[in-house]
Amino acid sequence: MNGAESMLQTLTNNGVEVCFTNPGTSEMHMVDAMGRSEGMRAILCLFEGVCSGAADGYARMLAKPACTLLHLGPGLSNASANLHNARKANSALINLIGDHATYHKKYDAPLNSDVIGLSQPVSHWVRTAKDAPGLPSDAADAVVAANVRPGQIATLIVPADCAWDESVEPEAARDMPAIPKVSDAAVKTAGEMLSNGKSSILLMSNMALSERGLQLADQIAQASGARVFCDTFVATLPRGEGRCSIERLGYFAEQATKQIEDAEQLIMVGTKAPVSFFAYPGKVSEFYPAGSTLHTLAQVAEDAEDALQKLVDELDAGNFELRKQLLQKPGLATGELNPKSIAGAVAELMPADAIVVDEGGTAGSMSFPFSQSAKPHDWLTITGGSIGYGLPTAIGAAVACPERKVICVHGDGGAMYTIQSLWTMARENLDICIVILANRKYQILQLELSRVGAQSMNQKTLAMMDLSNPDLDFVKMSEAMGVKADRASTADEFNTLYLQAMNETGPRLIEALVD
Ligand SMILES: Cc1ncc(C[n+]2csc(CCOP(=O)(O)OP(=O)(O)O)c2C)c(N)n1
Repeated sequence: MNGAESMLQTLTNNGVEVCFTNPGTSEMHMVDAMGRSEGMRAILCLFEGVCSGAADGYARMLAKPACTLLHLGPGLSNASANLHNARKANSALINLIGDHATYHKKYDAPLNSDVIGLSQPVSHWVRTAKDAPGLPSDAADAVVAANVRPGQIATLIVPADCAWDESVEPEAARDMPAIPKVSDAAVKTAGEMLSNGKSSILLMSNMALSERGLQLADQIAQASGARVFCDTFVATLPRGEGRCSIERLGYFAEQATKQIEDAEQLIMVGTKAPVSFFAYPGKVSEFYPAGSTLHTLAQVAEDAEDALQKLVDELDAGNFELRKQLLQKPGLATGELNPKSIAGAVAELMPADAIVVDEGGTAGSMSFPFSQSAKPHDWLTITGGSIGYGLPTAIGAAVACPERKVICVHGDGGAMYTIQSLWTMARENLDICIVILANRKYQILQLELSRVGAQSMNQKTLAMMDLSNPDLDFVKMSEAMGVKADRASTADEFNTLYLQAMNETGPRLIEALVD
C-alpha cells in the first residue's frame, strides 16, 4: 500500500466519506487512490472555492467533516475565501493539499509556495506529512482535529513522494473528542442573573441552535422573562412549524442596538458578545448597551445544550409547555415581482424539511422573516461575510441530505463568484432550486456608500457597484452548465416556476428580475 492509499483508507475508517476535489499533478496518487476507494465519494468542482464551500455546507448539515483535495498553494488560495466562511461557521473540514515531493521543494519550481503560511490563517490545525509511513496517522490526527466540536479546519499537506512511497497499514477508527461541559459556576451565575429582576437577553449560536437547544431556551425565557436572540449570521438554524422560535439580531447596528437597547444583562450561549459587522464613522462597535453585564454560559466549543438543560433545572423551568411555532402561510402574490412577492412564494411553497441556503443580499432579506411560520426547515447564512458561499454550500448540503430539498436564494453579484457550482449540481443531479435575485447591482454597497458618509454618488462611483452593461444572463449561464433555467419578471411567472421546481427533483435555476 502506498501512502495515499493508506491515508485514504484511514479517512474512510474514520467516517470521512466525501471529497470535493480539484486536483493537479502533485495530487495524482491521491486521485488514483480515491478512484479505487469504495468508501470515498469524489465530487469534482471546477474552482477550489466551490470545494471549500461545499465541504462547509456538508459539515453544517451533518456535523462531521468532508475533505477537499487542493493543488498546492494556489489551489488552497482559491479555496480560502470559503474556508474563511467555514471557519466562521465552525464547520468540521479536512483539506488535503498536495505539494512538491520533499526532495523537489528546494528547487523552487513554479508551483512552489509557502503552503503552511497560506494554510495557517484559515486552519485550526496544520501539518505537513514527513513520509509515507507517517501518513495514515497524520490523516487520523486530522480527522480528530476536525471533529473538535462544533468543528475545526484541519489542513494536511501531502508532499507527492509521501503519497507514492510505500506506507504502513491504515489506522482504524479513533475515538473522537468529547465536548467539554460548562462549569457549575457558569450555570449558577446565569441562574442568579436570571433571577435578579433585571432585563436579560440570552444570545445563542452554534451548538446552542439545535431544535432541543431552542426548546430549552424557550423554557428559560418563560421562567425568567429573558428574551432569546440568535446571532445575525448563523451556521444553521432549525425553524418553522413545530420549532421554538428565536429572534435574530439585525444586520445594521441601528437595528440590532434598538432590539436590545433595554438589556441590562447578556448571557451568551455558544457565542460571544454581539458587535457590528463593520465600524461606521462616529458609531459604536458594540450592539449591547454600555454598562450592561456580560456573562458567557457556554463558550463556542462547550456543550451548549447541556448548559441550557442545567440552566432549566437551576430555574426549575422544565414544566413550562413549549411554545411551538404554528404553520401560517402568507399566500401567493400576483402582479409585480419584488422581494416581498418572492419571499412570500418561498415561504408559501416551502416543502417540509427544506434546507435554505441564504445569500440573498438586500433583495433576499425578506425571505427570512416571511418563512418564520413556514413548514419546518433549516436556515444557513453567510457566517464569514465573504460572498460566493451560497451556491457551493448548497452543493454540500444537498450531498449531505439527498432526501431534502435545498433552496438557494442568491444575489446576482455573489452568485458570480462561484457560478461554476452549477456544473457540479448538474453532474451530481443535486436537488437544489436556485433563485437568483437579479437586481443587476451590488445594492448593499450602494446603501453602504451613503451610510459610511461618502459624498460622491456620481456615475463613476456608481459604476463600481453596477452589474449592467452588459446584463448578466443567468439562464444562459445555467443552461451552459447543464442546469435547467428560466427567467421570471412577474410574480405569477415566478410562482409557477418555483412551484414546478418544488415538485420535481434535480437542480433548477430561476432568474428573478427585481429592482
Ligand atoms: C469576497 C468578498 N468580496 C467583496 C465583498 C463586498 N461585498 C459585499 S456585498 C457585495 C455585493 C453583493 O451583491 P449581490 O449578491 O448582488 O447582493 P445585493 O447587494 O445586490 O443585494 C460585495 C461586493 C464581500 N463581502 N466579499
